[in-house]
Amino acid sequence: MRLSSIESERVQPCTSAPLSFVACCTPSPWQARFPQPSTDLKLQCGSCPMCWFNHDGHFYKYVDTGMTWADAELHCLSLGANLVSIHNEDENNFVVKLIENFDPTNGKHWIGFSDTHKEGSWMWSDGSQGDFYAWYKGEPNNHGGPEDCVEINRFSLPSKWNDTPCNGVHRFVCKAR
Ligand SMILES: [Ca+2]
Ligand SMILES: [Ca+2]
Repeated sequence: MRLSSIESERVQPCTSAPLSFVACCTPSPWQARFPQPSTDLKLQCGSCPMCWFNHDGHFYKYVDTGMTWADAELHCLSLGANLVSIHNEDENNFVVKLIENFDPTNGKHWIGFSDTHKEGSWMWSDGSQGDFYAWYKGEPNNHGGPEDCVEINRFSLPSKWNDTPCNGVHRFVCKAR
């Protein structure tokens, strides 16, 4: 399937390290569904601020503004999404690649996991079940007091998670299911 001419105009060319997944640059995840990009289209839109990336049936958006965990979730909600939930190694790698595209230093970013409601009971903000974990060794550890929100790329080690205080300010990824 080919993109329509209008859709093609929205897709921005790669300007940084290429990714190996199909990307569709559209104003909203809902519009990204129609039309679907062709499966051999490998583009990304690092220069496009309103870009949702299509991966395995879900839509992801990188937000290049630091916020507390709750404000990040509220921002995602305003876009019809939630902070990203991660359910397998492939999705974890995808999120890391997406972050790396905008932040080559692999800095810490919020994901939608927290144990705010009940210590030790980890929940995704989008209500999906916790069925995959990529904790850094020794984490989660509530180090030095309450650490109830989860960041990815802890210790500059791509892909590993750490529980950390929710009032920290990080950039983040939204996901529309
Ligand atoms: Ca905790
Ligand atoms: Ca920790």
